[in-house]
Amino acid sequence: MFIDKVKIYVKSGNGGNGAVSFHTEKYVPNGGPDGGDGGKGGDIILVATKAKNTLNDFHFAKHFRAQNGENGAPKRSYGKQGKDLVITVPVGTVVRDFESGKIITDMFEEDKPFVLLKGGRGGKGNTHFKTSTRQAPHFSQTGEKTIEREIVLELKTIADVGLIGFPNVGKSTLLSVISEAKPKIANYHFTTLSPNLGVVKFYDSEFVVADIPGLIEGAGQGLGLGHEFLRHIERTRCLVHVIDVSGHEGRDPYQDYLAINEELAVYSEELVKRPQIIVANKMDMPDSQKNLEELKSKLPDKVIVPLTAIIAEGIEELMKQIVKLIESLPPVTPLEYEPFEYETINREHFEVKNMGEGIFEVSGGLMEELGRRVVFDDSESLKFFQKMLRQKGVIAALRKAGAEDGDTVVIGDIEFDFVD
Ligand SMILES: Nc1nc2c(ncn2[C@@H]2O[C@H](COP(=O)(O)OP(=O)(O)OP(=O)(O)O)[C@@H](O)[C@H]2O)c(=O)[nH]1
Ligand SMILES: [Mg+2]
Repeated sequence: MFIDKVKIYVKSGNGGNGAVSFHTEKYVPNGGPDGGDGGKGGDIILVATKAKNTLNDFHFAKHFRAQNGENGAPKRSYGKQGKDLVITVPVGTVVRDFESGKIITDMFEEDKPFVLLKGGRGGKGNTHFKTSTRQAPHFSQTGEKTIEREIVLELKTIADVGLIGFPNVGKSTLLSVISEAKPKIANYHFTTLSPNLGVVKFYDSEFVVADIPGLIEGAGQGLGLGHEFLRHIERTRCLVHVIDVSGHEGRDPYQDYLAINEELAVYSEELVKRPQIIVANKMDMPDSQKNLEELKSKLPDKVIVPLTAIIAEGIEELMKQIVKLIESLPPVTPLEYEPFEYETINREHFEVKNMGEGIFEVSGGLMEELGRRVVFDDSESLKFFQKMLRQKGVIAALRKAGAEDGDTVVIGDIEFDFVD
């Protein structure tokens, strides 16, 4: 099993509700309001680690919910904050909104937390709604309710060097002799079924190499293991193109070189332009020397390093060439994108619509915000609501839209008569 793309469901915690309560004490008959605020809901936080290089963890666990904030309580007790939920992903995970496909973030750096979804704000307790004329507010604010979001995680491995080539040419063998990685090696096609990463140390240099499954002609159109794995070498500085120069599988090394580059070109114009070092592998085989000369004559401007990976012969020269090339290239950078953010309601915005027949609808973030605060069967709360409508200019806007006394105003699922 190798998962490098997965859809998950995430929800930050709801805010806790504010409390309605009044101070009670012996001999203090009419204590003031003392309802505490609700706690903030937990955030959903992403953190990237190098300790993982697949998204396999998300095969079964797809639902993530941060804790809700607790409700406020009497005696001005604040509700406890909901715990944040931290989701760990491999470095190189690109996070998108499922619906729009837009990128939310590129988890490029290790250990740098990213707040994916903020927890809902806690509602205010009734202590906040006491005024000189309203001594005993019987209402409080509801905590902010959060929405579950659908997110796509897609791993795009980050490495310095990508190993490419036909199946069975010795890519994994090469990785195994230059790094501590222990990829599967065998004498058949498609031994490697998912990317392997290895860290290579050469004198003072250190770089990361990604080995992917073999490509074949037509991979660009989805043949063989197809395109699937090319995204794991997209974020590299250079490519090492391994060719079986012995020709013992009946293919011509030069044709192999062209075919693989054709595949890269079909996949991405950029990838085919990436600097390449050519490795002529299996130099221990009978026809290799002759084929190498021929390959060199056909590609006179290219760096071609002869190698016998199986006995690590030629490794020193290859390492030198790789280090020299990498040092001349810029580091891999995060994706460029316009970050997508989940809409947080604009709490000041409202719109008035004349529906005809004396009915006017008011909608928008301000209405949702006020709606959260108001208890409509409470006359005082309603008074507060009307006051806010006036203060925020809603009444004036209704007038302007043509509302007259006795007309009907609709806000969400409540209705009332318009009286200025
Ligand atoms: N004679 C010879 N055989 C080699 C050499 N390097 C690798 N091999 C053999 O070639 C076969 C394939 O090696 P792998 O490293 O699995 O090749 P790969 O390119 O990773 O293959 P896929 O993962 O299937 O794409 C194995 O049997 C290796 O032992 C070499 O320098 N000389
Ligand atoms: Mg392999």
